[in-house]
Amino acid sequence: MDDHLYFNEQHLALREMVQAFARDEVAPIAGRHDEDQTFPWETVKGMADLGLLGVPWPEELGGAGFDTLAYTIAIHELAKVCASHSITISAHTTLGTSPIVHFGSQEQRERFVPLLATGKVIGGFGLTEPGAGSDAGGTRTVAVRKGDHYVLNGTKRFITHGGVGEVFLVTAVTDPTLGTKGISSFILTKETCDLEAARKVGIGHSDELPVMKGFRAGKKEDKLGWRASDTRELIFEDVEVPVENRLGAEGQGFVNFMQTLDAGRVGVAALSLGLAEGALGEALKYSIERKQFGQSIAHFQGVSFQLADMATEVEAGKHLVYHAAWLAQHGKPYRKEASMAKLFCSELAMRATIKAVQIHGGYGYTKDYPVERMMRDAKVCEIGEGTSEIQRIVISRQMLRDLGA
Ligand code: COS
Repeated sequence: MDDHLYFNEQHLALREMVQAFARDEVAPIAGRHDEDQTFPWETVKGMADLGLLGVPWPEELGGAGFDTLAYTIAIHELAKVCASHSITISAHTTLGTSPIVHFGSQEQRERFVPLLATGKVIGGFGLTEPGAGSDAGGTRTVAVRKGDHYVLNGTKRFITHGGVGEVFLVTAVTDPTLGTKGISSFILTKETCDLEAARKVGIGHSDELPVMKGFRAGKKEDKLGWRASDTRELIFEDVEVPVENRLGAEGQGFVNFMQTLDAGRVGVAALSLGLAEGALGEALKYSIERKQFGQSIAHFQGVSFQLADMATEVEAGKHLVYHAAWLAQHGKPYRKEASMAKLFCSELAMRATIKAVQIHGGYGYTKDYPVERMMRDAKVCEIGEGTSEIQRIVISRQMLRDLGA
């Protein structure tokens, strides 16, 4: 893709900065955090210092003042080296901050966004429940209004930043007779599980936020991939949430979260694209270095055709991702395009990383090369923020809607 099709000089400068950070700071530690399944506080602090935890938000709200395309570039570039770092900025920014920016009151924006955008605290989004995954409208968490507050009870599952985060946007049923129109969303606050680490690096905790009684993180998931990203349950036991922490009007929670997921899907698409491109880069490098039968394996057609297919698909993925991001940035409808980009790139990430492991042969099956981690990291891209099956539902429904059918 020609860089100037979507990017200006500012985008290209940001890309260079993120590439350097990913190469110098993230690449050396990615394998260790994957192995230990630990949140990389030091490099998350590095990302916060570079403004990467608030790329698209205005400077007056503590953000870096860039745009959606710049933010997409940051996700894409980080994922070439480490998907966990990439999902950290995506989950924190789109899922954990954007609902407040887009649907919050001025007071909520001023209170929470500067803390989130600067990385002072980490944010997350609680939609999925043990019994409500693809059927997001099947939410069982309830919020009962009692005077000036709501009382929340329920459990959320597979929540990125569930442990390390302090600010969460969660859905709960406020009127069970209204289906998805009876779902509202709320801003909840708790203390990070990693207080010591957060204090040590100087991000991830704020004394300004109340610790809501009865709100806590549950079991940490032991995952196949994205192992340096923190995924846990969130548990609500009679949590008293002030009315002023409701996000938007009662009953708006489902639609607001669906809109947030449209943007999130562009992010996961960019992450997936980064994984595929990173795997292609590794495979290309290895296939030139690796000699068998007296020559680089890159010269064997069985390998070179695989590289050609990967490169072609990566190129197609770039157009889908940056086109969807461009539509979002220009306020145009992009729900279908977001799902197309997410569907194509997540399945591409899986195909490309499997090919990269194959090209590395026996070495690809060890932790000596990053392609093994990349292959594990790719799988969840076909599942998180809407499975491939859900993306096909969203795309086909929108096609019918476009035809007025
Ligand atoms: N933007 C705005 N509004 C939306 C929307 C979107 N992207 N998607 C749905 N809505 C609206 C619909 O227009 C409908 O409103 P009306 O009744 O006024 O027309 C309402 O929300 C309910 O929508 P729908 O009937 O399509 O809901 P369904 O229960 O059929 O669910 C799917 C739709 C399956 C698409 C949705 O549940 C979904 O995306 N599931 C996957 C969830 C997911 O991605 N989870 C991963 C979370 S990881 S962070």
